[in-house]
Order: sequence, then structure tokens, then C-alpha cells
Amino acid sequence: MNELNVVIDSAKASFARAATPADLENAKALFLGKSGSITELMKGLAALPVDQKKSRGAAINLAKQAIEAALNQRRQALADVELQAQLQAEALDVTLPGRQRGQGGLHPVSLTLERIEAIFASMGFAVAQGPEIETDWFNFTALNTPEDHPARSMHDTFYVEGGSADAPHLLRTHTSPMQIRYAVQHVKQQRAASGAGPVGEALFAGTMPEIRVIAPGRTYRVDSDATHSPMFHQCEGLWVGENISFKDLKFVFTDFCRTFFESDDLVLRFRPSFFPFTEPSAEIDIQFQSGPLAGRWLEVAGSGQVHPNVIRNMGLEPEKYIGFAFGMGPDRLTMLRYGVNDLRLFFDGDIRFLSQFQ
Ligand code: 2U9
Repeated sequence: MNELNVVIDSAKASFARAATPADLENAKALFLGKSGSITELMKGLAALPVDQKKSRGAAINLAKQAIEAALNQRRQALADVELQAQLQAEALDVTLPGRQRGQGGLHPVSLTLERIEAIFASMGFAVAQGPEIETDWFNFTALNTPEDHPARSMHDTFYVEGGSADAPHLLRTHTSPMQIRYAVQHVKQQRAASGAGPVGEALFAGTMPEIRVIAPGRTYRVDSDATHSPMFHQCEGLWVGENISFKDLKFVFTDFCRTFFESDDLVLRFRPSFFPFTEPSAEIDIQFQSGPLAGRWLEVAGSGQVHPNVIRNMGLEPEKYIGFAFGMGPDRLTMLRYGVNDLRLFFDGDIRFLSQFQ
């Protein structure tokens, strides 16, 4: 009996030393395997007299059962340790808020463009969009910009491959070429409708519906600092008819600014200026009478009466047709509206900045 207790104790100690399930299986073989202690004891039964066999056999069986119980206990303990380690390694805090799909939204400048389009649409302006790669003629020549004007130099304008020496291709420096395209198309349709000859003959002096259009979009210049980006946005407007004057420009632009900035508490100032495509020309400044920007004159647009040469390039007779144009920078309007002081923030693509405008 004593001998069997020694075997049981030895098995228990050996199982306790096993640090992994593999160690434990090796330890098991020493006691319960083919040549393990218990098996050897069983073999010894054969040599005993019959009257001892029964009780000795029962005692060995009890010892075997005790060893199997110890083995199972140790197996369970090792499995528990393994489970605990795994639970710790794969710990999961179910009280954390769930991960959601980020909600997208429009870029702040796109929000401004949508606002501008909606306001001018409510005043009867069409919205024209067109190519960002333009020809020299639509971008400069048609807009009365002379050959030697600095805007035409490589220093100020991005020229691109694809054009010819006398008709170079470039990234449009303003959205004005789109207004020329729109106006030329408009006049062509009116000529066809009124039975006048094709474009290229006499300038059109018949009756036609007014041209009232804005051209929003991306524009490009060789320029980069806190208030200039090589890609920027413009929105230009054009209203041409038989009797459109500066008083219409003043009304339209005042109404636009008050609606855009949601304030009747602002005044406009027209400051004489120069643009090749308008004559006379004026810068438009606004001044808020209250709020954080109150008291400062802020330049928001350029404007003027469309130059007779530009009217001619639309195919219209300047003695009959007259109108105004204006141009503004939606990037700058966005900075003013939201109080942002560095233009580059809009184009860095940092989602932490951009998501503030949703
Ligand atoms: C046609 C005829 C005339 C559009 C005009 C400006 C004055 C102007 C600037 C303001 C801010 C560009 O983005 S900006 O730097 N624009 O100063 N633009 S008049 O004149 C036109 C347009 C089209 C056919």
C-alpha cells in the first residue's frame, strides 16, 4: 500500500512540475504509459497467488484512478492558465463606443460655391462650367489682354503641352474664358433664331434675351503663399443687355453680399481700378457695421463695365450692347465667412480641419 502511495505522490509531483500540456503528456507516459509504473505493477500481478491477486489488483486500480484524477486536474489547470492568458491578450472593452463609418461632407469652398450659385440663380443668372485647359485666345486675347501683358508670361501662367506656337494651351487664369464661350454660344443661337447671318459676318445688333451668367470653378496661377495658392477658385459674373448699367451692378452685388454674409449691416465701396476687360473698372470693398470684422474695409471683388472690344469678341455690336462683369474669390469669401487666416489649410486635405465645416 505504502509503495502505491509513493507512486501516486510521485505522479502528482511530476504533473505539478509540467508547465505545458506537452510536458504533462510526457509525465503521464511515465505512470500510465505502456511501460509506466502502473502498467509495470499490473504485470507483477501474474506472479501473485490467487488469493492476493484480487485485493492487490483492486489496490493498483485505485492508485491508477487517483493518478488519472490528478492528471485530469492538472490538464484542466493548464487549460485554465492558457485560457486566462488568451483572454488577457485579446482583452476587449465592450463598454467602448462603437466604431462608426465616418460621415462625409462638402469641402468648405464647395459649400461657398453652392451658396454663391444659389444666390445668383435666385436673381436669374445661369451657371456655366467649362474647360480648365484653355487656349490663349479665350483666356487672354478675347478678353482684351495685350500680347505684352505680364499675366501672359510664363512667370504668371502655367502653360501646358498640346497647343501650337500661335495658339498655346494653358491652365485658365480666371473663369472669364467660360463667359466668352457662353456669350458666343448665346449670340450664335440668337443669330440662328432671328435669321441673321452666321458669326464672323457683321456684329449682332438684333434683339436678344440678355446674357446673365456666372462662371464658378478652379483657376491657376504661378503663385503660392498664405493668401495665394497655385490652384484657387473664382466666380465671375456677367450681365449684358441693351441697358445694363453700374446701378444694376451695385444693386446685384449689394444684394449678393448681404445674402451671402447673412447681414444687412454691411456697406459697399466701389474703388476705381483697372482691368483690361472692363472700362471703367472698380474694386468692390465691403465693411461690416457690427460683428468681429466691423469697421475694416475688406476687398471682395473686382468689377467693371465690359470693354467694347470684349463685347465685340462675343459677336455683339457695342453700340447696342452694354453690361457689367465682376469677379470674386470664393476661397477668400470662405476665409472671411469662417474666420480662417491661412488659405493653404483649405487645400492640405487635413480631415481634422475640414470636418469642422460640416
Ligand atoms: C467677361 C468680361 C469681363 C470679370 C472680372 C474681375 C473684374 C476681377 C478678380 C477678383 C478676385 C479675380 O479671383 S480674383 O482674384 N476678378 O477683379 N473679374 S471684372 O470680368 C469679365 C469677365 C468676363 C466676358
